[in-house]
Amino acid sequence: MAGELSPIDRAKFVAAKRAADMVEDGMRVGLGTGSTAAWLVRCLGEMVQNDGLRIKGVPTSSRTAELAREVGIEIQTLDEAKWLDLTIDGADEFDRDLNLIKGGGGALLQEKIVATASDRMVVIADKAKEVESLGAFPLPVEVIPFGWQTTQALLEETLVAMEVMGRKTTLRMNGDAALVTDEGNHILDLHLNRIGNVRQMALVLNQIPGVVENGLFIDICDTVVVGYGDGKVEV
Ligand code: ABF
Repeated sequence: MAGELSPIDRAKFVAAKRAADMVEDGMRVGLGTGSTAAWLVRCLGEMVQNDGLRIKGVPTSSRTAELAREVGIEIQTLDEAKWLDLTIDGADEFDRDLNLIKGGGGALLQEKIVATASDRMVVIADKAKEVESLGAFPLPVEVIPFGWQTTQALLEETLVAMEVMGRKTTLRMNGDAALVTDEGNHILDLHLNRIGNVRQMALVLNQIPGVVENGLFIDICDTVVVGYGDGKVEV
């Protein structure tokens, strides 16, 4: 599967492979979204096809559901699974406290629900995702379509009140065609540069009317498996 890979793809693959080895027979597994998580799904698909691994996967996006079916992983809804043994997902940033920014792909809502409804959450990431402080990656915030521009204005006001906007923070939708999630919501990108208090930010954002969820995953991740371009893996 992993023939001649670029360093970045090799980093993602080796992290995904190591995490796939954590999956045991009979597990209910949350399957993440994004390119690193796609490697995980492919690895698990091989284990199902070649080693007879028996798992049930709960995908965190329609894209992941499609790939899981393609590689022969039996999938179920979160309601059917009720609770998961393990969720494995990517991230856009992770810090030393294993807090994350996720949701660059627009799947943060399902990802956060699935990760929270799991005994254990493992993140798979290339080394470049590791940061001193979260925030350089634009923080995705999911908002309902109704009055999203008003919600955006309320977000700006709140961030100014938190003296965050002062640092040339800009809010914008994903280009012109606003990113629409599986739930039909929009994603706003908050360019915060550096988030001082991630716990406070995560709580404040979700208090704003119209905000469904944000991409700060605080105290959810248990382990980060880091892949390197030379094939090294750190857990
Ligand atoms: C998903 O994949 C998102 O939460 C996150 O933004 C993205 C990371 O993508 P990639 O693995 O392609 O860098 O987990």
